Amino acid sequence: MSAVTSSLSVEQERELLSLLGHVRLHLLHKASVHSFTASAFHEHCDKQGPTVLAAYNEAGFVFGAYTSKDYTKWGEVRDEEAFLYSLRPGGNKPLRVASVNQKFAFTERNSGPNHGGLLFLHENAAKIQSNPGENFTFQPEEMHGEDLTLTEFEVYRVEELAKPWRNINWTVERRQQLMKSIQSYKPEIKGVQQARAVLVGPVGAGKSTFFNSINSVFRGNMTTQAIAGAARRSVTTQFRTYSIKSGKGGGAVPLMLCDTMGLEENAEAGLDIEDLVHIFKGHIKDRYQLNPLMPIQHDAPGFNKHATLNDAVHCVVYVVDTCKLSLLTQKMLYKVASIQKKTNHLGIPQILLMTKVDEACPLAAEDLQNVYRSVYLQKKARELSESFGIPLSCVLLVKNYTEEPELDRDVDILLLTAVEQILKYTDGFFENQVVEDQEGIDEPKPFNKPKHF
Ligand SMILES: Nc1nc2c(ncn2[C@@H]2O[C@H](COP(=O)(O)OP(=O)(O)O)[C@@H](O)[C@H]2O)c(=O)[nH]1
Ligand SMILES: [Mg+2]
Repeated sequence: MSAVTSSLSVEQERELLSLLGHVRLHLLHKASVHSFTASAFHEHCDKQGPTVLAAYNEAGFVFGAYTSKDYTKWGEVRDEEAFLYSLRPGGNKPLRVASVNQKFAFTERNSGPNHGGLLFLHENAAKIQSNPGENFTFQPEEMHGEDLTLTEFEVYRVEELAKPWRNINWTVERRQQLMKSIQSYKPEIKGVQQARAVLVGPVGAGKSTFFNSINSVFRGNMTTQAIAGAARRSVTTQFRTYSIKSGKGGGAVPLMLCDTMGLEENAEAGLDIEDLVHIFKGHIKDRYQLNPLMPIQHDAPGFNKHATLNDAVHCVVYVVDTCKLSLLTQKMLYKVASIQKKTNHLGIPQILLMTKVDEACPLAAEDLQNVYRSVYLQKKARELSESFGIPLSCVLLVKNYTEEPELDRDVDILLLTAVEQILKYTDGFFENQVVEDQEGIDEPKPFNKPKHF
């Protein structure tokens, strides 16, 4: 979507915003690029929360409809906040028309958005059908100059801010405090030197970049140790365990991040679930070459037969691209569910990391401190928490470092908050181990034999 740009002039955008209050617009759909069809509209605009349509005609009108509800393919949605509007040429004030019965905004499977008074993408073409009087009362001349042919049709997500749903202290002191507490972390269990978390998620979700970002924060400058990229298939095929080093003689941070091959929905592609279980149990050494077509070999040199709790994974971090949540297919969710089954069985805590919040939300891009105030991001976090069956308190939003030349306090604070959370859940895992371990074994115990597995 990044190459697709809005056709609103600065003045038109200002006028439209004046009708909507303190919000930002995020372009979801542009018919001249994506087609003037209902199916393309639904593909980009369903389940996006509040949206505003902008239809353009030769007569110079920009007009459309606002709804606070999700568009869906299924029938009528009642919305007391829905309204039609028109930004009229010739210096006229913007027109705002509330619904007569205060409850209209609906869509149909095979038609474009239908707001009663105006039906957009009529007959899957660059046309509108205008029905003043039916739910909305307006003069056609005032609304669209009686020009029913569209030169463009756009849909914007309306981004709003609300009270923060997670409190973050955005100060330099907090950043220092987080770094200190992470650096001084010690697993409270014998034989385990550091916490170990594995990053699991689709190709391109930002797993490698997350490690690079955390490493950069502790190093004090940008690092790109893990190879990251925008390739469709997994760039990472080796199992890698990365330690995080503090800059200026600070030593290693007591957290290993394991980077795996990307998860792909097809059974024969991407990370294999049985391989993942071996990783969870600590059997796989750094740089093991993963191959989706060949299961991990127990006699391979990279297979650690005598894995202990120190080698095992103490926290699973699911990484998902916030911009691509609608592309998380049912097949992918099934795959995640079967991983979760194994994770739960092994008693390993799980965290969900939503990356690329800057790309997904203009309010977060503008000011990262908006991240837990964005109504849209909160909606997405809730939906994701539900479909993964992971509590909202375990869903964390981050922006990774991608092209920035320098570190930024707010980016750091979000990243460090995620690390702090990973360590907190890891502690929970260790506590469980201690409770189970009544005999008080001095030696690191074999991971594949604890009682509750
Ligand atoms: N804007 C933005 N881009 C990101 C973010 N995280 C990752 N990326 C980009 O997403 C692409 C895929 O990232 P990568 O770490 O290789 O994904 P992986 O396959 O999960 O390891 C890279 O081009 C990154 O620069 C983020 O938080 N914001
Ligand atoms: Mg990678």
